[in-house]
Formats: sequence, structure tokens, C-alpha cells
Amino acid sequence: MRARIGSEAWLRYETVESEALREEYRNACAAVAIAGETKVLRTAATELKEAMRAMTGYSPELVAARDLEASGVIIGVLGGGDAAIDGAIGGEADAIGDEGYVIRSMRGSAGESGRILIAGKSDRGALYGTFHLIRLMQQREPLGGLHIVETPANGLRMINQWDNMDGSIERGYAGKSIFYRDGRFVEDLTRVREYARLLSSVGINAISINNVNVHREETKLITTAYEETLVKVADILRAYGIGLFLSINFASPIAIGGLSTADPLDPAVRGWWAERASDLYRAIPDFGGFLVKADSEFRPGPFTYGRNHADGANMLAEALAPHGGLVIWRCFVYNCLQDWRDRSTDRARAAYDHFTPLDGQFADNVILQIKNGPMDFQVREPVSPLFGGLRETNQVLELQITQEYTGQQKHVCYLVPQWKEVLDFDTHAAGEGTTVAKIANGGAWNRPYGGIAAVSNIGDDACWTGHPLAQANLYGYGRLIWNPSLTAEGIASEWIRLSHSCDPAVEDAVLGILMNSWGIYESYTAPLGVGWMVSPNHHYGPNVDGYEYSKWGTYHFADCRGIGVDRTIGTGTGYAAQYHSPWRETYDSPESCPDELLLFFHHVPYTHVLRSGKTVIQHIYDTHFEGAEAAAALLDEWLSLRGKINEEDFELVASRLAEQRDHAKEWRDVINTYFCRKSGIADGQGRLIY
Ligand code: GCV
Repeated sequence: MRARIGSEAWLRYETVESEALREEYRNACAAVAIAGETKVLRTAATELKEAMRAMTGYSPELVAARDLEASGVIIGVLGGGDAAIDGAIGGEADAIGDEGYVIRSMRGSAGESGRILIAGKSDRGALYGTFHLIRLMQQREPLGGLHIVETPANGLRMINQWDNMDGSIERGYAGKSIFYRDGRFVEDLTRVREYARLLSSVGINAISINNVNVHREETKLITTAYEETLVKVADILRAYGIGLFLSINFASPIAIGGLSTADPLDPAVRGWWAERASDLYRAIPDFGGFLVKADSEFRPGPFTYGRNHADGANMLAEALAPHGGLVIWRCFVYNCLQDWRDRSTDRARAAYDHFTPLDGQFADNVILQIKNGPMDFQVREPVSPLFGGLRETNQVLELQITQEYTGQQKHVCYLVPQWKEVLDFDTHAAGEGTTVAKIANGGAWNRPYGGIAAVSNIGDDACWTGHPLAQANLYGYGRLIWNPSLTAEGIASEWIRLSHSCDPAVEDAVLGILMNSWGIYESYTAPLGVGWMVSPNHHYGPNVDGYEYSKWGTYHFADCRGIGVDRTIGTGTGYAAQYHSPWRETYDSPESCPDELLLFFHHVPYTHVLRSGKTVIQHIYDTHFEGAEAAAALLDEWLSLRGKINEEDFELVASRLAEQRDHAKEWRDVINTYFCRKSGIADGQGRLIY
């Protein structure tokens, strides 16, 4: 078992064990040609050459398409001047969209293995096709008779970095930023290039490289002060088909522009943003646009000037439109300081209440970015009702790969099953079948833009993600948003084979750990959808009343009689009414509300009997005991893989799982003790802890 090389993650190219298969790959990829001359096509050819060299010991020659002998691989774009590529796409041009691809094996004459054509309508498509071919070889698949047609389900497939220029990462659990250190860009951008490879290999096509909380120095990223390095970063990303975005500070005209206002309707402010946009596009002609957190968690925004979100977003959109840029405006807006005695104000309602009245008022190049749930990336939340509330506005779904509330990459928590539930959720906004997947990709309402963005989980840590198993979340994110109909199991298995081993024993064991991990994490942390029982600010560890805004807001309302937040239409905050039928009725009644969300929607006595037949208090006790036991079993499962996983990953995962086992016990004891005291009800089996 060889050690991990640097930062390869799932682009791990172990030598193919079977001589016959090595030979097959060498013949199939005897030479590599690109049809057309673009940076991205060159990247594709170089990637394939490198993968071949590492897996077969043979480095295919790079030749012009016209010089390719009978066998080899041609990578190209439709209309790029190569008849074979045009032929390979044939009638499938519509099916592959702008960024999809066709891979086809063409039979050679006797004794020759023939050609493999990787064809896209764009060079990005051809690059994604090349990574697909490499994936097949990493999984030891035969290359004969290929006819693969793929197209991404989402136009925008984005990563958001929450990196600060001092090198820290907000909610980062894997070391320091790979982009910045000590107030400036890092000199050596090698890691940025390696990251671009990883992202591109799973189809990511956009990235914002600074935190949405834009601090003083980062505000200057849109000026010429950082132009030289930004151009270098954009070049690196472009070669992998990834567009560069920046998070901006809405108050920039004041902070760095010498203006006395940032009022979006002020002509001087509009002119200032237009100039910044022109400067950026002069340096980076394919610059993607701005990501904006405004009037949220104390960040500046249009409210200061009596304007609304549409006024703010449209002002930026006007500056970017002449250059083809986008404004991605986040909907994570709520009143942090609401009065806890006022039970009608509800953070969960906020995004819907703020944004649905503005539907149809946003410019065509504005996209609203909506978190998956109405609160903030808890282990369990309902899907944000805002997805069913907008018809005339571009939307993207925001997910969080970094595990802020799901174990901070010390606990294993494979999030793809959670994301699949979100994508599959049927909002019923336009009748049955209006899933979040269809709304996010723009299909439900025929919107020009759509897609998915997620907060990254990487840092400069050797394995990228702190916990080696957390790589599966980054990989899974890319694969799932490319094709939401892939299964969570299928994606996990693929990741295991690429990153660790094709040994079925390894695949079975790691798959079991990953697939059970979300449920296990949920069972020993906050119960039944209530969320938030974390320590203030850093959000790690059990603390029932600890969350920093608990003293102001509706979080769990546990008292001696019961627990949960009444979000019903009749007696509660009315949040349930933000859903279309049948969800509105389903959530509104404790009888029909799914158990796992009961406390999100209802305040019930501890003795309330769940649909499972257990009382709430018994459920809390039991799941916390079971969860802690299951967490301990994860470690035993992993230890059975000694010798089958490379030593470095083996030891690191083992130590993380040991920490998880201990921490799960702490969660169990803190939560169960709290509720035992609060409710005065002992566990039915007498399992009191203190
Ligand atoms: C970047 C949560 C996190 C913040 C984060 C915020 C957001 O509140 O705790 O760290 O800020 O979400 O998504 O803007």
C-alpha cells in the first residue's frame, strides 16, 4: 500500500496490477491528440498523459490530431476542425448541452485497438470527459466499446471559499487558507493549481475565493491593488475550466472609494461600481462576478439607505452586465437580535419573508443563493420554503461542505444523503414534481441561470480536509450536482475506489461507515430537528443553551413541560404556512409531521408519543445511547482495515474516530442529563447518568 503522494486525494493513480489491463490501456491511449488549440484542451491532454504514466508506466506522446496513427485518444470540441470529433457527437449535440461530453470507442482495423474520441461542445466538456476516462482506468474498467453521453444537470457548479487574507478560514477545519497568508496572497500557488485539478475533475466550474464576510483588506480585492496575483489565480483556474468570482463588501464605496455613501441608488456609487467592474474585466476578461452577503449578521447592505435587496443587487448587476458578469446575492438574512419573548418573530421565516415580495424585481444577471434549510446547515432541517416561493428569479441552492454543525471534520459525517434529500424534496410549487433539483437548476421556471454552490471544506492540511473521510463530501458534492440522480452509495463507492482501493473488503467497510455516519451523528446530537445545542461561536460540542443567539431567538424552548418551537399556523410563528400543500398541512400537525422534524415545528410535552411509538423523552435517551454506541463501533470497523489502507490515512482516521467515540459520549451525557433534569422524567429503563 503506497503512502499518499502530497495532495492527490481522489486523483490517486496506483499502478494497474494486471499486465493485460496495463497493455489494454497502453494500446487504447497509445498517443493523445487534441483537436483545437485551447488551454483547457491542453490541460485535458496533460492530465491524461500523467494519469497514463502513473498507472501504466507509459507516457503517451502528444500529437496533432491529423498525425494520430490508427489508435489513441482524440480530445476535442465540436466544430473545432476535426471530422472524427464532429462525428462522435453526431446527433447527441443537444443531449450534451454546453458542458457535457461524449466518449466513444471507434474500432480500429485488424490488429489495432482503434481510437477513443472525447468530444464536447466546449473545451470544458472535453476536459470533464477526459477526467471520466481517467476515472474508468482508476477503477480498472475495460475501455472497449465505450459510448458515454453525459451532461451536467446544473449550469453553475460553484465552490465558495470562506478564506480570509490573514490565512484563517471562517468555519475551516483543515488548516490555513491555500490562497492567503499574513494579509496577502501566498507566493507559491501550487496548492491552488492542485485544488483546481480536484475541483475540475468532478465538474466544478466556478469558485469565489474570499469569505462572504469581507473584512478590511479583502475589500481591496476588487481594486487594482491585487490585480497581478488575481490574474495569475484566474489563469490557473481558467486552465481547468473554472471561473473566478469575488465576495464583495457592500460598503466598499465608503470603505475604500472615498465616497460618503454606499446607497445603491446614488449615481456616484453606481459609477464607482461600474469602474471597479471595468478594471476587473480589463485584467480578467472572463471574470465571473460578485458574491454578496448584505444586511446579514451585521454586514452592510442596502437597508441602511432605506433600499431593498433588489435595489442593492440590481446596482451591482448593472455594473457587471456589460461584461457578462453575475451577481450572486445571498438570502441568509435574519434578525440576529430578535427578542426571545416575541414568539411570533422567527428566524426560520426570515429568508422567505424578505425575498418573496421581491420576486420578479431582480435583474436578469442576478441569482439568489438560498441555503438548503431556513436556519443554518443544522444536521436536520426542513428544506427552505423559499425554493417554492420564487418563480421569476434565478436561484441557486447553497450547501455547506465544511462541517460547521456536523462534527467539524473531527467526526465523520458523509453529507451526500442529506443533500440528496434536499434535491429530491418536492416543493409542489407548480404541482407535483417541482423538486428543489428542478428549481435550483432553473428548469422548473425556465430561468436563464441556476445551479448549486457550497462552502468548501478544504485548507492547507496535507489531506486537504482534516479528516481524510471528509474528502468524500467534496468529491460527492461535485458528482452529485453534476448528476443529482446518482445515489449516495454509488458516489461513496466510487470515491473509495478512486481514493483508497478497489478491494471489495475496503469498499464494504468504508461504505458502511460513510453511509451510516449522518444518522449516527444526528442521533447523539440535537434531537428531532430542534438543532443548535452547540457551544457559542465555535459551534463544536454539546451545550443545550449555548448557541450565541439563543438568548435572543427561537431555538428550542425547552422547559419543564416540553420542548420544541411552535411554528404552526394557528398558535405558532406561522412558518408552516410558507410551504405549499400538502407540506403545509403535513408540517402543521404534530400527528402528520415526520418525527425527525417534530421539534422544529411543534412544542410538545416530553411525554408526547412519536409516530415511532416512543415518547419524546424516551426517544432522546435511547437515540443518545444508541448513537454513542454506534460511534464507538465505527472505530472498530475502521480498525479491521489495518494493512488494507495506506498507513498515513489509516492512523489519521483511527485517531479521529477515537475522538468521535469520546465526544459522542460527552454529547450523550450532556444532552441526556439536561433533559432528565429539565423534564424530571427518568429514562424508562432507569438509565440515568448522574
Ligand atoms: C460566513 C453562519 C456561520 C457564519 C457564516 C454565516 C453565513 O452564521 O456561523 O460563520 O458566515 O453562517 O453563511 O454567512
